[in-house]
Amino acid sequence: MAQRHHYLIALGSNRRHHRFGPPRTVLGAALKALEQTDIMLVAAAPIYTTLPIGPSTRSYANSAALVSTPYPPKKLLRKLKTIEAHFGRRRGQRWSSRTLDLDIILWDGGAFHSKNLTIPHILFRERDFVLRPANDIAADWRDPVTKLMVRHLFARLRKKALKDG
Ligand code: PH2
Ligand code: MG
Ligand code: MG
Repeated sequence: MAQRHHYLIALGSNRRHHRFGPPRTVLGAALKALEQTDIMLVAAAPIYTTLPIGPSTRSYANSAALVSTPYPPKKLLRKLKTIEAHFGRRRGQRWSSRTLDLDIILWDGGAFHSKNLTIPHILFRERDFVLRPANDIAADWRDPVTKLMVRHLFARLRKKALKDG
């Protein structure tokens, strides 16, 4: 069998789906959709309700998942885009409210860069809504850029939030 890889994926939703329902149940359905022939769901974090960062005013449901798959990054990204489309995500919805957002945050292959995909995700160290669920299931994963573990990135962000009020 081909070599398997582990990936940390962030899930977000802040718009209901006509069939899957409100953001929380959208994420529940998305976790199920992540499990495919070649994608194994290894762990799923709790689903959190979070304040929106950026232009959208609706609160989000956020979570994180660990998956194991033989797919290289670009192929997994294509699969995730297909799942997003299945949940009604339209192209060009960057930063606007969306039914489902699936972002690759980390993988076990170190840093990766291509035209459409950068791993680690460029903003994840600043995002509580990513680090909180990531810390639940991948606290000891190491960021290949800062060399810090997810638990340290999360603790650092919480300290900063306390200091900044
Ligand atoms: N995603 C964004 C922008 N802002 N805010 C929260 N709370 N959760 C998100 O998932 C989120 C966001 C762009 O992907
Ligand atoms: Mg995205
Ligand atoms: Mg995103």
